[in-house]
Amino acid sequence: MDDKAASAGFPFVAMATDSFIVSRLTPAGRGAVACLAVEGPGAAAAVAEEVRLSCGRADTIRLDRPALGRFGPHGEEVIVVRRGEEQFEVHCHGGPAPIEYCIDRLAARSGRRIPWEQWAAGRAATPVRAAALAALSRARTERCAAILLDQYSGAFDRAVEHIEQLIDEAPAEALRLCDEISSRSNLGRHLVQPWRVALVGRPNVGKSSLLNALAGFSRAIVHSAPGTTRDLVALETSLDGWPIELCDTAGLRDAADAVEQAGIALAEAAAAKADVVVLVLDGTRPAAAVEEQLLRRRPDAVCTINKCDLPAAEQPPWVAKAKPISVSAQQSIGLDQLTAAIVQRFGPFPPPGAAVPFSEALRELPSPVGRGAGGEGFLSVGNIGRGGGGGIQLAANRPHPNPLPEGEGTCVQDLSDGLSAACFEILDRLRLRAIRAAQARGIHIDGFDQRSGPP
Ligand SMILES: Nc1nc2c(ncn2[C@@H]2O[C@H](COP(=O)(O)OP(=O)(O)OP(=O)(O)O)[C@@H](O)[C@H]2O)c(=O)[nH]1
Ligand SMILES: [Mg+2]
Repeated sequence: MDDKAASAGFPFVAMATDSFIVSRLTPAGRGAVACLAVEGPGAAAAVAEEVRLSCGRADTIRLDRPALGRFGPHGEEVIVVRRGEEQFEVHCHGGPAPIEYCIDRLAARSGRRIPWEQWAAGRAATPVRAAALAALSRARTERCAAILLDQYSGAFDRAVEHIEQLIDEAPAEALRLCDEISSRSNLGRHLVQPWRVALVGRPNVGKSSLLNALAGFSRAIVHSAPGTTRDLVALETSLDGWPIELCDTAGLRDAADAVEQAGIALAEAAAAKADVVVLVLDGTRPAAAVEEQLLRRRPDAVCTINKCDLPAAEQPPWVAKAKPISVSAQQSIGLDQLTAAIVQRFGPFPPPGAAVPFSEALRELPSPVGRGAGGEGFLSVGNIGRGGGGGIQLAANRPHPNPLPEGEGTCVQDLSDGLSAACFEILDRLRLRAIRAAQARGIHIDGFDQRSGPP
């Protein structure tokens, strides 16, 4: 799932004050028990009217004490926990029918049904933290979850505050921090999406064997006949705590067979879009021109020589320059070194508590101050890392990406936009600060008046 799709359907709601919400907190699907949040004005009355408790009325029970009851005319057995004055959890059976039954009946009492992400967003201190919480629920490994948990705990927000302070006092340090955060953009992309790793090479070198060895189970067909793998064979796994989509491909050669040719075209496409390419050579045969060409196209590829359990053939000089890793897929030799080399391509692991831009909107953020033409320490306003050429582009000059609807009442927005809007405001603030700092140093910036600031 890409970033946009991931954040789609994650609405940010300015909580209405005139009605309560009902939200299913347990995940979709069938479970033993489901938990519904019922919160906001009128929640206590609605729960009291729907649930007959064995120990009094829902609007009078003590906080945090589970109470057994029967819900609605069908008498669905539930447990009610009062978490606050107008704040309840209703635990019902976890099948779709009882869940829908309870939600429908509560919502019919002038409640609003909202998705859990929206419920969670309303509880997070900032839009960035709300987005981190939603991303956290999609984290595929503990390592990714730890990084997202840091962002939920405020790592990204704190870094932005720090940069804001530094713009005046130490612009070079502000720039360094911006660069540091930007350098983690790719890593941030792969906290909820796996890294794509493609195994490529000539036929019969042992790509499928290596896929199976790295995965720890037999997924792809291994055979001594060259050209065995035709289609792409992908699986999801984790390497050193990172989520990986590992892809086995057809062996590269001049094939006469049309099906094999199609497989080779797929292999080349997979190599082109992979985050990491593992070029697999056969240690018992000298490497060929097709492999050298592939390495030229992807100089960042991890070069590995398979079948190190067999007597080695002499290799052309370019192989040694590629610092190959010797492995035996069959004997499981060298797999740790190969894993380390793959993971090393993902970039340095951020220290605990470091800011990591985990969504597209956040990747725009560390660009308030750019390196201008004015030399060392010069502050300009532009975008770094996006090839903007240091041109002055002030956010205030652009139309607001997500203007709030006019008028009163409930304001419902997509949180992806809510996050963008929040980022937009932060960016604006940082840029403005950078302009002021530049002006204070007597640097003239076209289009900005010394006193009034940006138009
Ligand atoms: N001795 C030894 N044999 C291996 C090793 N890895 C693979 N082989 C053998 O090499 C042959 C080809 O292995 P595959 O994994 O099917 O090779 P491939 O690169 O996927 O081949 P294609 O699908 O044809 O492109 C099989 O007979 C494997 O048993 C290894 O590390 N050592
Ligand atoms: Mg194969």
